[in-house]
Amino acid sequence: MLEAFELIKNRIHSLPDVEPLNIYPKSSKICSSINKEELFIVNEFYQAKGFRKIHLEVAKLGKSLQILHCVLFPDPCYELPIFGADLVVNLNNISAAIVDLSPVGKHLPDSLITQMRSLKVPKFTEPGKLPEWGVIFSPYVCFIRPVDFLEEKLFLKLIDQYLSLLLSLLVSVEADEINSLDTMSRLNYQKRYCSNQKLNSKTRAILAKFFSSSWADEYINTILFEC
Ligand code: BLA
Repeated sequence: MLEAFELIKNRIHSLPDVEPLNIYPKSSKICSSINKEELFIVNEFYQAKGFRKIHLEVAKLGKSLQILHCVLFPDPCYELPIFGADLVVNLNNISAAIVDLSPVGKHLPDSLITQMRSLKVPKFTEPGKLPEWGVIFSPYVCFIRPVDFLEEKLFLKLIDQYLSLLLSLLVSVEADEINSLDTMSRLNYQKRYCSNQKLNSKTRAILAKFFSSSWADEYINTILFEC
């Protein structure tokens, strides 16, 4: 978990023009204690060239559950995919690991497809079955339950490779006008991404269990998937 956090953080810090974003000052550290169970959430937000909002979060909810959540929301003026990663650790085992570069159009850009095809994605032992709302993900989404330390390492490597591809796209991408049709269409795809992510009942259930259902809704709508 810590390793994934460091890896993603290093990649974020290597983005051009990266700077912290203080949009939700009250949510940078959330601590609470319910029924003697300790809860904390640490949130970091950044902005960078090509990205309107970068969110990296680590949460420890009670004794057994730890979550790493990261989304890089592109500035819709740029033709960049949405990077998303979710690691759910239950009693020291990763119960779900998801990473993707998700399209903001009908398909990912051709140049990216070529690069993603050339990545050697390992055959993981236990692939996950995506829920219906998962139509927002690309054909290259990796959703697994790592069965051992080796698979955990291989998954981290994949996160790093996806981030590396995203960074290499940034070098050549040009901004379109804010009111261009392409920009507006990409924004609509981001909105769809957020609406579908909000259909993940597992995220809501966990947050509602440890906080409250209204707190969970507010958190999901503003911090996690605001668009
Ligand atoms: C699954 N997400 C889950 C699960 C939990 C959470 C508990 C079930 C894990 C399991 O089956 O063992 C919980 N995830 C959270 C919480 C937060 C979080 C509480 O991020 C935040 C505080 N989810 C994302 C992003 C992606 C994502 C960015 O936030 C993908 C890029 C995917 N999470 C995702 C998917 C599942 C999941 C696809 C499986 C859903 C299912 O099986 O129905």
